[in-house]
Amino acid sequence: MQPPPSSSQAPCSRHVPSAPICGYTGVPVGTGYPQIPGTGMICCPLRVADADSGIDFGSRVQVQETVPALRACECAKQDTGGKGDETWLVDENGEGFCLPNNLYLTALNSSVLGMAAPKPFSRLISHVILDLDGTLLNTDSVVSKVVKPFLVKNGKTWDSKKAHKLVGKTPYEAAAAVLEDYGLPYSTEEFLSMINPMFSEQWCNIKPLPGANRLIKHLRSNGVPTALASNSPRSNIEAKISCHQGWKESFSAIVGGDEVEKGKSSPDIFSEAAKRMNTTPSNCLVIEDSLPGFTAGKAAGMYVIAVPSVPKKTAEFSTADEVINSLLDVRPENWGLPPFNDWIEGTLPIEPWFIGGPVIKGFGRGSKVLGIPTANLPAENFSDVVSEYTSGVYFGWAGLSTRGVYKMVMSIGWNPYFDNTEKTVEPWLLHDFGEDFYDEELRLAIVGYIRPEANFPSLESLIERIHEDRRIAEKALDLPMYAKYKDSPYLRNPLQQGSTTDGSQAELNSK
Ligand code: ADP
Ligand code: RBF
Ligand code: MG
Repeated sequence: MQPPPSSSQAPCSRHVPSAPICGYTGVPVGTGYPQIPGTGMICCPLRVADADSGIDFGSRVQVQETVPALRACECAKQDTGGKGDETWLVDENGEGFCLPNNLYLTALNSSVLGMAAPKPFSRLISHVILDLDGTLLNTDSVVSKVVKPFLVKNGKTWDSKKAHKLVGKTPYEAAAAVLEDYGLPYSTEEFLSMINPMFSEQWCNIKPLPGANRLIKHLRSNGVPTALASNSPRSNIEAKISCHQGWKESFSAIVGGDEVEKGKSSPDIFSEAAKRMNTTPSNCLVIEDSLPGFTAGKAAGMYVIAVPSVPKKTAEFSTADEVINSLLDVRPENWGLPPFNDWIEGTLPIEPWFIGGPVIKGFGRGSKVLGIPTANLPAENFSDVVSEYTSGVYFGWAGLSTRGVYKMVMSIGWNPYFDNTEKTVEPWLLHDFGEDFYDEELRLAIVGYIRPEANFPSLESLIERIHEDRRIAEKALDLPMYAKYKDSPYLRNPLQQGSTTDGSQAELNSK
């Protein structure tokens, strides 16, 4: 890394911190950010605000446009006897700049950063481009709903493992892949003309993925120009987004697969989106779930966050700028964009969901290996609900039919440390029972999110982190916004033993 100031900027050289504020040479602390020695501050991402006016410049303008200007302006200011301290910034190339003392830097040491392991410097993003299917919308569930019965009619059986191949493809490519996989005797055109009407009936049944509404609203309310770029034809995109309030008006550009020469994985769709937003690719951050989409974003010269919709395939995205688990894990501040401010005491409130069923046997590992018993629920019985909810660490309330309602912290997913092949649902009830309760009806109200599932360098560090999750959940559940769900009738009103439910209807009926 270069020394921060160049000699031509000598007037700025007072009070240069002993380590760069925005570098990656510091000591990593809990959140993964380096610490600024002697300040107790955790660095990056940075925001700039005007101390006199209190105006927060947000985090988009400062790095890209304001800071270089400030460098010159500050040096000029020093020449005329500018007052006070300057603060030095060093960017990822080791370039230094300084800020006048009426601008202060706030390190966004948010306790909410959890395990997202952001790259420890902010990027220069001003525009966002979102993919639609699989990124904002859970389109997969509708694909299976439409294609499954069609296959059955044609004497074939739907294989969910083959469905992964369809992710990110244009409708034509996906149709051709289905015909080939199942050996169906139709041309791609014939097949599309038969199933397209069935898809059209389903557009409004496609649910937003966790965090999609929140992200769209956030970008819009912070004035971040955002485009939608999808392999779907423009008319399908319009139909799908019209089912979701506030979506259409949140996009400053929409580009469909039929509006450019080649769909993803060619860069055309993304290049066109940047053009329509009057910006250059290097200003753009793409969020994509599929490999073709990710490849297209990179080929367009953009930054890409991958949110893989096919589980356990993150290796394919090793050259992505960031790989996250769900849109709940987007940290706009990592990219120089305004941060979310809806985290509360290390937790993110979610639209509650309710699931339940008999406690089943797991791997017998929870208590034996970790000293943390988890009362596993049969994930396959409510696979729709669980697949909708991305893996991660959540918390809420747990009702046991004959015992009561308890605080609960849980993991959903593949337990990366153990690399399970099946997704498991594992609530740890925060109560000492002193005995097993297999087969008892367990009801969950899941009210908040803590972090993505992660891998850990040792069993001890995994255990330590789960105990930290427990502390976060226990404390948060006393907040009225979460505490109120303790009284959900669903938790106390079990159906007959052995039945399994996604709870949402039961919850509605009981209100
Ligand atoms: P398994 O792999 O079969 O889930 P665990 O070692 O994870 O086994 O233990 C979980 C079992 O322990 C639960 O199914 C339940 O019967 C019992 N148990 C006892 N106390 C608790 C608790 N506080 N939270 C969850 N399960 C508990
Ligand atoms: N397993 C992981 O591999 N990574 C995790 O980040 C992780 N987080 C968990 C958080 C909580 C609150 C709980 C209860 C469990 C978590 N587990 C995680 C799952 C743990 O590995 C699992 O419960 C045991 O392997 C028993 O099956
Ligand atoms: Mg268990």
